[in-house]
Amino acid sequence: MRFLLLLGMGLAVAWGDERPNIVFLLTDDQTTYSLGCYGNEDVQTPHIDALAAEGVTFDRHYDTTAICMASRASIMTGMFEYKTGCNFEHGPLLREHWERSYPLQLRRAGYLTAMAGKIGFVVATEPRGKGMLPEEDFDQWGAGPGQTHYQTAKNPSMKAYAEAYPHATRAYGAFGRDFVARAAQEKKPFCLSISFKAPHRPVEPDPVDDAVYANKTFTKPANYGRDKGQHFSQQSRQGRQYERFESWGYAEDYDAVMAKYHQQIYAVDAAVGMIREAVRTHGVSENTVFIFTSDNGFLCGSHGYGSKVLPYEEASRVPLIIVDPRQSQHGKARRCAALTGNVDVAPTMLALAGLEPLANMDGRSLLPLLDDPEREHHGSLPLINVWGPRAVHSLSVVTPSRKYIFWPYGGEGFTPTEELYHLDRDPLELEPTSQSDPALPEMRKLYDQAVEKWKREAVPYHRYQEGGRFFDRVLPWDEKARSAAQGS
Ligand SMILES: [Ca+2]
Repeated sequence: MRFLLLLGMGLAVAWGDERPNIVFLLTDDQTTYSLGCYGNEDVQTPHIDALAAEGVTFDRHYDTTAICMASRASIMTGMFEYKTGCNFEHGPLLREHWERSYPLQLRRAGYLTAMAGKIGFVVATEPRGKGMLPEEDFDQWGAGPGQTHYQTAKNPSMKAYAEAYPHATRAYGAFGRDFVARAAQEKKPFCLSISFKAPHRPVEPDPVDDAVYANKTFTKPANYGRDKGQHFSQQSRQGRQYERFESWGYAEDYDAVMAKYHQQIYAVDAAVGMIREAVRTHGVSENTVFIFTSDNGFLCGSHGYGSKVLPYEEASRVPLIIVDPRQSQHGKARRCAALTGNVDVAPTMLALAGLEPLANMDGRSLLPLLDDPEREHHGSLPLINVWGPRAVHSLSVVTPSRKYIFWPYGGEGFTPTEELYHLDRDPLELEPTSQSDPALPEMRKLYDQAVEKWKREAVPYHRYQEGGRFFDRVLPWDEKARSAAQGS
């Protein structure tokens, strides 16, 4: 029996590699409520909606850190931020972690790999080392440093596309299209990762789409406006997210701001269509998995905030759609309510390639949910922010039904604050926390466990050890302030 099985596997390899191709599409700063398939009737996203119609759409998917650099490192390595040690104001990703990321694991396993767009971090050999873009670690490279540019011609690795596609978003679609053609020719399984710059600011949508949302009125979400955020913590108002409600036009110019935001996403949708078309043209649609998600959400005026970073739903929860034509639920437009996170992407990639998850990964493969979207996944996930002013640093735990947020900052007249939301009955986070809520003790316990894990597993550099003390719910603020001042 074993002999026959081995013989069968040998023949499978001889006749062609059966492992699926993977197209991983990551947008930048895209909130869940920006897609037709997530209930927005004001927008046009036909190609992304088509993904949702075929695959599984996740309704409780979170970026465990809601800011570009840290989230991207978590996505590629499957680890929480305090284990990647990577974020703005902290430092680059270390080579030892990058070596265990999904792009490198898949390439070693024989996949043809490509990366285009805003990779979002650099890789260094030591904590204080100079980070470098990992261009040599991919078979095809169309990515660039920092934020990259919307003008295709300004991105050196994408110059070949500048004439036909002067705006970067569709240029990434063309890059994907051409890479699919190359992989089909080489007859190797491929992993294409595209990190769109859109809809991240600056507000520079492709002018070919100017007519799509011209003079359109957009329905405001039911939690829009400053009066819907009075119950949020004082700490949450200290960073730039609070003033951006006004400075970015959500207060005064909502329709015009949203028209530009959705115009950026419209071009992403067109690029998704270009790549899907290439997959069909080259006859690999039956064996190509699509994963679509975003590095963080975006507060477009909800509760009177703009931008990301905060643990609230619009900033932390993001779209996730997976299409795997081989799975039993394919074509059934299934929804999945399980709690999932960005750290699940890398183990999912490994599982698709037939590889075991790595022990350092905090996430788990999402593949079982594709065949059975009713199953549970995580019991809880942390939501981390250690970027920006210390007052805005927070750690939260989200569960299948609730979210608990702790704001430790107690300096300058602030009091450490807790927030609790019952997301199952209050998904827009409109009901203020009650100190007598019977769920509080259990949520505090889960939070304390998250802090203990942080203390045990945080990297010993880039100031992640501090987080273990800062987020401790029991340690008095004076003591935290003293130890921070001493640099201990
Ligand atoms: Ca982002």
